[in-house]
Amino acid sequence: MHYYFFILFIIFSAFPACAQVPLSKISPSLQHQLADYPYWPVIILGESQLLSGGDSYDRFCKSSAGRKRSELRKKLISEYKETAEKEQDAILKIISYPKSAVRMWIVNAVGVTLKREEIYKAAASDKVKYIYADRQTPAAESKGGSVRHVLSPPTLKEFSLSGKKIPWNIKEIGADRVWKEFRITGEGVTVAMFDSGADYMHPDLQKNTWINRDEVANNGKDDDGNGLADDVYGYNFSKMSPSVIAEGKQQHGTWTSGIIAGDGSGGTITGLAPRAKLMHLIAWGSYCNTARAFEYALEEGADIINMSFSWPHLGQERGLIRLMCEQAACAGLVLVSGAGNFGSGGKNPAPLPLQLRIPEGIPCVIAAGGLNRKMKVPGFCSLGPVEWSQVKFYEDFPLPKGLVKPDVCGFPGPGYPILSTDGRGYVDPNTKIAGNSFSGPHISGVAALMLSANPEIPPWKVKELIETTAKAVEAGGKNPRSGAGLTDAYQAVKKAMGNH
Ligand SMILES: [Ca+2]
Ligand SMILES: [Ca+2]
Ligand SMILES: [Ca+2]
Repeated sequence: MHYYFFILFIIFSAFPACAQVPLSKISPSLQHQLADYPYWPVIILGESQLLSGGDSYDRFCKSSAGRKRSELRKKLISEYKETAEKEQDAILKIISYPKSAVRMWIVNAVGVTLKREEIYKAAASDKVKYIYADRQTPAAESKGGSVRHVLSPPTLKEFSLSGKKIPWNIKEIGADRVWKEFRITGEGVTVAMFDSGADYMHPDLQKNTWINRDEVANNGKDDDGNGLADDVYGYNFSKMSPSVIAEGKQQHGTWTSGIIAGDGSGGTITGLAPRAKLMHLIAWGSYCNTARAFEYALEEGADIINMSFSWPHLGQERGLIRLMCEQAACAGLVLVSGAGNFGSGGKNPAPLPLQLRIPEGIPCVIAAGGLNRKMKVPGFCSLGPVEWSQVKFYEDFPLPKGLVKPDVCGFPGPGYPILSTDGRGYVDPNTKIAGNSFSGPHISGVAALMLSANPEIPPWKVKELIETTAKAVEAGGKNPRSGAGLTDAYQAVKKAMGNH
């Protein structure tokens, strides 16, 4: 008798919950980590979401035709928060309310580092849709302070081209024609830079740096009540610090910023939308940070988010970022990314269909491919297509056709001036710095001009108009090399103005 119970005990303790562990709700990359580690940072996706994968984004866009971007923003932020509020208590209860849990609302999800057994327990709940592996545990609370360079709100003179140089890339895209003929320069539009931070003390960026007007710098308090102390120009979510200035040689975000909004104070107008504002968000590491960056951009009024980066090999986690991007787009955020530099003729070649990654491979994100001055695609540029047929909740765009990307082209450089890294002047001529990190900002600049002309057009319409007004550089329509062709600021803004 005793022997019999002992055997049973052995069996049940060796496989305590195997029958109950719904592995189908745990991403393969998380399962892989859990085989080696007793705990791991995870994103627990709640059952209720605005979008349910598949074609639900497209259906949302169709059913929202004619709605104003500002209305969608207001309505969806409150809906997202309500869903998160309602469902996350139940999720947190299952895992015993860990203090370090990060509640998100851009997707209804909780980010937390959990033990294997707790992950299994959460996966068994009908409140939980899926559990993804995160990349790291997000940083803890901010204490504020540490903004070393504080700007005063600028006084802007009337925009003038007198005595200013205009580089060839700006002219080729027709941005200067938009400034001259329509008198549209990006005013009223804020572009969130998901990047390395920027040298906003550069004379060409000082006046167009977004300022969180209801926040006081360096007093250690969260004056505007958005949960972050002293976030005057954006936020560094990677370090949970309000300091977003880029220093030393790491000036990637200064270059991308300059292409969007460098205002020519130092003599050369490097930006397509010189009167747009730039909000700086540093949000590497945890996917909780990606969510926080989108939430910040939406709540603080950014219109566009420029994402000049590329994440390879995310596995099922691609679906998580796609949901974040789609739900951010529904709430009126235009998403732009460079196509990446993984073409077969470059230094880091990747096979097809893996050259465009995340976020640029996501359907609602405008992926900017690259053209040189001779209108040819340089060998380093990532080419499409992109496939989604293996990604849970989507399972679309099967090969061979896949999803045709890039969507449109900008200029990856080199050859046009960019802001210098010593805080003064320009790298002009720039003979070295190139990559689709710089094609993306050309498209963000065009989008900023369009939204300055007509602020209420929704993101999917902005994407459509950018593509339909682009100048084809290859025959046969949109293709996986150059997309719809070179972006045309003049035609895009003209179409945007007619679109009420
Ligand atoms: Ca604020
Ligand atoms: Ca604040
Ligand atoms: Ca403060």
